[in-house]
Amino acid sequence: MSAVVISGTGLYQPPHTITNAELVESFNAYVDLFNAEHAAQIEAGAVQPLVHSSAEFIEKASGIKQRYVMDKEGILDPTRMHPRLKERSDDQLSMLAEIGVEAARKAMAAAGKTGDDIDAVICSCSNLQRAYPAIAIEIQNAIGARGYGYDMNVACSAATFGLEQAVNAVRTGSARCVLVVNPEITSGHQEWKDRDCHFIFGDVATATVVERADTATSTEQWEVLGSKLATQFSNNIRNNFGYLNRSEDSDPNARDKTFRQEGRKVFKEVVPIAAAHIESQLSDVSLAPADVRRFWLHQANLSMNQLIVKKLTGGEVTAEVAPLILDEFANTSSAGSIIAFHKFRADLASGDVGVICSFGAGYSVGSVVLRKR
Ligand code: CO8
Repeated sequence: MSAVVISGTGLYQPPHTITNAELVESFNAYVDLFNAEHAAQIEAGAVQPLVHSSAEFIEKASGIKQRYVMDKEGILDPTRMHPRLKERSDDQLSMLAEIGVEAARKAMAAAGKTGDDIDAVICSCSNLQRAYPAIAIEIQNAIGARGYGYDMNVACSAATFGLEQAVNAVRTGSARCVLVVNPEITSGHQEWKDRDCHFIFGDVATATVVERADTATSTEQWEVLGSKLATQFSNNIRNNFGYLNRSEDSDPNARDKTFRQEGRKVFKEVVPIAAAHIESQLSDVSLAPADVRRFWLHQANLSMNQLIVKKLTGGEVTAEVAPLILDEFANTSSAGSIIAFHKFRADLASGDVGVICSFGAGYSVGSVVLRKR
């Protein structure tokens, strides 16, 4: 059986940046408007006043300094507080497919592949733009790929779960070369009006080419030594938006129809789960944490990542061991660990081992152990 390699990655970066200072300025303007509009109810004790956000808190609590978004004006408009996106006709490429295609083309160029070489497309992300047809099939059509495509969603772990499906497809022979695409327009489901989480997410798309080692021609290749997935049900990160909302006669703008979380609980519960998962996955491939040169971790919180790596290695956690991209990109859900892998691997040498690991809603955790060829 041929070894399986990652032979290229690609990154699409949206055109607009929002710094913490810009975000907080518009959020605080929204708070002032809300409190003025509800002054009488607040005075009567019927409505709780909203409280200002703080750029210092955001950076200290999360490590995030800015985020990229598909639309800036709608998000920062204190009378709107969500992106303003133009509806497209059925014969135009959908926005999710479009950013996926941008990332896919770069990954394919890095891997030295054309559409004709790709025989499966997996679109794996947190939020799918529509029910059907699958975004993956739209991407497959746009890049001129053959074979088949399908969508999947495991929230922040969607990329690693998608990678395992790609690796298995190549190992079993149902495909020779698979493109995994992670388009994340998180700004659509971010709750920009909630002080506890308005700073968390950013938009981006990543793509990864997975193929048989004996067909790979790119100068840089990463052999997949193993992958491991785990899930454990939790309501601590949840979004009730869905196709049954209409039949339930529920309010489409209710708070539970956008992202919400118990951030503290997630932090405490997921750190030990992720550390134990990585350790057991490494042991499955006869390696120990000390053998790992780099951990490309999910990018939700700087302290969370430092704690996970400290639990594993016991040593100092530097950017050399666990690179950070969330300061620039914020939490981009499934794409975060792939952005870290995309941007911080060129310095590793042949034989070096690294781990991509994601964790998030579900709970879900996925890890992929790689060795540079
Ligand atoms: N400005 C100022 N103060 C604030 C703010 C703010 N914006 N927000 C909260 N505070 C205050 C609180 O009121 C609280 O005050 P007090 O102590 O007086 O009660 C104090 O700051 C501390 O608040 P927290 O305890 O909430 O703050 P934390 O230190 O826990 O930090 C974090 C909050 C940053 C959210 C942190 O808990 C965290 O990062 N947790 C991990 C979260 C995580 O990993 N989540 C993964 C989710 S992502 C995922 O799985 C993908 C889902 C699908 C994506 C969908 C796209 C939208």
